[in-house]
Amino acid sequence: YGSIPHGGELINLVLEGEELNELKQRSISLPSLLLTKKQLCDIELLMNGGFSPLTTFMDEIIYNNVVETMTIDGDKDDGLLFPMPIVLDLTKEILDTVLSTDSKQLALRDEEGNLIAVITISSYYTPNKENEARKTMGSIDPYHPGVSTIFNTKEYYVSGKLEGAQLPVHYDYNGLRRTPLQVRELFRSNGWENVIAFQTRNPMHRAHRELTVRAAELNPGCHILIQPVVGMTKPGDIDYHTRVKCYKEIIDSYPEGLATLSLLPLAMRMGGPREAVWHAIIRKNFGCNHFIVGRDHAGPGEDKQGNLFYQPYEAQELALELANRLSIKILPFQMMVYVPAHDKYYPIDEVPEGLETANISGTKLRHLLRTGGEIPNWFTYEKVVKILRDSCPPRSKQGFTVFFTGFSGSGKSTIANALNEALLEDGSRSITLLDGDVVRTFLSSELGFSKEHRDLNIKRIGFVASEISKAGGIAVCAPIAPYAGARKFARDLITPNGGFIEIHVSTPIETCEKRDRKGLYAKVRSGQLKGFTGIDDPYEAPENPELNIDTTHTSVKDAIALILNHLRTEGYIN
Ligand code: PPS
Repeated sequence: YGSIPHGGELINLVLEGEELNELKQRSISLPSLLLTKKQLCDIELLMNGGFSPLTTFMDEIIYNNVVETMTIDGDKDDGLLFPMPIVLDLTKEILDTVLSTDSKQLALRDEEGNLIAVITISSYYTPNKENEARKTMGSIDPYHPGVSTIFNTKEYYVSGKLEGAQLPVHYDYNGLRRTPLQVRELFRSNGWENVIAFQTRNPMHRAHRELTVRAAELNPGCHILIQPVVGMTKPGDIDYHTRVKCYKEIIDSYPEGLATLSLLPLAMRMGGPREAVWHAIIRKNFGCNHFIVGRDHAGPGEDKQGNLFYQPYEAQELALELANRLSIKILPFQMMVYVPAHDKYYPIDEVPEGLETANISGTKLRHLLRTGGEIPNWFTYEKVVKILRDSCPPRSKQGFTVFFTGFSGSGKSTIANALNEALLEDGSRSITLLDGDVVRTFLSSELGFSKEHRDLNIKRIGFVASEISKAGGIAVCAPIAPYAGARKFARDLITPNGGFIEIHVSTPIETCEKRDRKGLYAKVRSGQLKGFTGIDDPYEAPENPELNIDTTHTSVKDAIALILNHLRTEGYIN
């Protein structure tokens, strides 16, 4: 039934019975690695055969072949295709620890400590990450999420025999998570010999439904497998819990028995063309023999300058070019657009002449959801809109963080305190004030003022603020936060959970010193205090703060008016 697995055999690395007991016993005395989210996703598909014919993480030869020729054996024109490196990255420290043991074995565990697999390290190498990024992602711009992932891997890649103990444990949607073998079994028991796979990382709307149904009409007798990614997608995407709720609704809109939903624990790299080929191989392993590649498949969008990382049909072209070597039928699709005059969807290149078209982009949709604007019925289903609206309340109902940064004595604390009062007077959300001194008393009492300690301090503030924002509250932070990296860390931690408003209190150091409210500058000048921010310790001024306030000429009252005005304009308060 369905397709032959890539390379001929469906891999299964999960041991059973005595072998499993022995592995578990053996693992007790081995050094352990807690797998990252990406590593967990990769190992799940290695172990269950989603990445067949791979039986472990790639060694140097296979890695180089894959990077340079998109094949496992290095034969560019005729070899067995595999376009994406699947690697296990380790720090030197862990690698050294493992290499110093007789067995050279490492227990791979999830964050709860559950044993997932044991790897016997038989080779290791240091990758040329720039080359990997350039060849596989077509870019070395760290703004590209896949490039950034490559640059953030640890310095060593390792390979060796992989023995599976259990697939990564999931507590959600267990009824919808199926291994390749289980999906194949589902096809067999239902008599679905030909199946079209549809990949997605976004909520599905009418256009997607029309596209998949059309694919089935053009390929009569095919069943449709909707297989959304619930591993890792592009940062900023709608979370998979919300998406799965939407998929469950949309699956009911298909003609009876035409489509099935199954979730894929894949860590996407957003690698466009190569990723499309990789997705096709994975679907082949899941038993599908048709794969839809739409417009801008697995594309990360634009770079900072607004240039596309990949051309809209680049992924399709590569997948089609390699289709006969993949032995899976690639179904290329143009973008589907709505034609109001016919109340129907058409691929954009098949719209009858002279007729107007309509479409709502992802960005526009997010805007409509945020502002409570009307989302028309031709675009999506009412139930989907409700799920999306519930998951994305208007900003005035979300939490947010106001993050002040500036020199000691710049006026941060005064403004933060005043803002606290003003927000309390005006709204109903709970507010937490994380002032520099308060934090250093309760959260960071053991820390000093080295770069490491200051960064750790900001990390802690960022974490607390993100939890407050997630719970719908307001966090007002007022540390010096002299380093841009730590501030970015806080921003990145908070933005998925709520707004982040960075305010540079840019009062010049001379003014701060002249005020010297706490007498600290005098201490610095008399040599009693060293490493003081702005005097003999660095301050990296924010490049693009949401607001900039210099208290030399701005009163506290005016500063608060400025901030409240910004919060109102951005929709955080009414
Ligand atoms: S940081 O860099 O963000 O971790 O600093 P922060 O936690 O905001 O703490 C700054 C307060 O500590 C006092 N202090 C110093 N500041 C800067 N440099 C040195 N070496 C230092 N030693 C003590 C100072 O009172 C800061 O408080 P604010 O409220 O900023 O005046």
